[in-house]
Amino acid sequence: MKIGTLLFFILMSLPSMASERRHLIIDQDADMDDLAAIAIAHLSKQFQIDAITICPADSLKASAIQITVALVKFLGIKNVQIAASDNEGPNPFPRKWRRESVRMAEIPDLQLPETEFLNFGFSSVPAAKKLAELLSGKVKYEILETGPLSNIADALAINPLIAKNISKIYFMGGALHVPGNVSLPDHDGTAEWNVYNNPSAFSKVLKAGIPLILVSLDATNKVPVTKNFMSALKQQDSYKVSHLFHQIWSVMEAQIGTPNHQTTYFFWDSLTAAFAANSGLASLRPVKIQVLLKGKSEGRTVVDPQGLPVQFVVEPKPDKFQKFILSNLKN
Ligand code: AGV
Ligand code: CA
Repeated sequence: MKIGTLLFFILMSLPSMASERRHLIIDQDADMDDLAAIAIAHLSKQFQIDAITICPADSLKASAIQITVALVKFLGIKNVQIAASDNEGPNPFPRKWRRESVRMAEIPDLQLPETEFLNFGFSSVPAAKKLAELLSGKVKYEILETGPLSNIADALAINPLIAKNISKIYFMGGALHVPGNVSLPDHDGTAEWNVYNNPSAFSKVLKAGIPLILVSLDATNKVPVTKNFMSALKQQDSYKVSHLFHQIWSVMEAQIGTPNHQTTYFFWDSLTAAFAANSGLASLRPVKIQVLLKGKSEGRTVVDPQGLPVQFVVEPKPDKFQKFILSNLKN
């Protein structure tokens, strides 16, 4: 084949390759793991990321916006709208964790002057309003949710009809057959933080009938961030994305390889993004659940035959998952 003909076919196939990407909205709360989830979703090449919305839950708002917009610039994600909310949730995350976003904002590659935010898609329209606008059009979206469901619930309150334009939500949250990760004096420890932060938001999304895929602690407990992983990442430090994420995960270095699961850092959001991109990394199982809205088990996700149907991720393949993210970060 002549080189001209070959070039013609390659160029002709480009738009169709791009349009085969699944439309995705990422709603996240700018913890280390959320940033990794954004990178994995983008680098997997499975998605057209149309919007990234920010909830200042496991982060502080100003830093959350800065590091999200800077990451979008760093990764070269094009045509994405970015918006933030003020919804910290009724049960705020520990200050110590929220301040990790401030430490990430000190990483040179995650710095960007505010005057440049607009150039990379940031809008001052509140996140819920932005979501309601986007989801009122003709396009159906999948949502990757790596924080509490506050922004989605607030968008549903603006316009309940948007539910039909959400084809599914991959949600990192809940603990079904394992203990939770909330460790507080008045709590029995059965809840996971993303649900506990705003239990009624989760309940509203569940009741809206949107197909939910839960990546709960049942699955994420199998994928701690290990010292082995960190050294494998260090080995590929000549790739700029690997170099950046080694710095990002180093912010919580003290939580790597600790014996107590309430203080260990896991690939919670990373697994959720990776599974959304590659369904071969785990399996799904149907289950009916309800969420407890008050008392000492507030935010607990309980298996209940009278509850609402969701699917939850089981049997993740840790080795395959680790290879998947390491190869995506080689960029
Ligand atoms: O419960 C998991 C969620 C994920 O979305 N977050 C962290 C991930 O972003 C809360 C959380 C649990 N343990 C933590 C958390 C820890 N040790 N540090 C920071 N955040
Ligand atoms: Ca998160």
